[in-house]
Amino acid sequence: MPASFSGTWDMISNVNFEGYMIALGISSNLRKIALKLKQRKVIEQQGDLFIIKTLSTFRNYTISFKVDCEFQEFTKGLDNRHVKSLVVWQDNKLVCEQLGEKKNRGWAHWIEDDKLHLELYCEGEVCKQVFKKSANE
Ligand code: YOG
Repeated sequence: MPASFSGTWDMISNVNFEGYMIALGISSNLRKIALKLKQRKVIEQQGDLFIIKTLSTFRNYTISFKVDCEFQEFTKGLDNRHVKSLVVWQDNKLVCEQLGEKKNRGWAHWIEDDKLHLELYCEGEVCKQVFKKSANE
């Protein structure tokens, strides 16, 4: 069993978020705002059921899903696209494929050294984010 992802996680690093946003077609004005945000993940995990909230002072984004069950995702307030998403376990990694207009789009989450890791993929760009458990828990 992989470690639980549940908890409140604060961003400590964010590499190539700019490249990922460019691949998504985010405008330069929006990218400028988004780059300054310290994102927070609030994750509720019950077995294979997940709620992942990405929070910031500017916008919030929430998805909920069950591992191995395809779902329709609308990336509201992000790039505003409709994608067909599927999250699976690959060893201890939670891996999501987001099928839609953008090729090779998805993400992977895992826990390593008490930190939450996230890679976001889009059309050959990879953004790498790391989060640490919030001081409030
Ligand atoms: O997370 O897919 O944890 O959904 C990626 C933003 C910025 C808005 C955030 C708001 C992509 C302007 C979600 C940032 C850039 C820029 C806080 C990443 C798009 C628009 C919401 C993601 C998964 C895995 C769960």
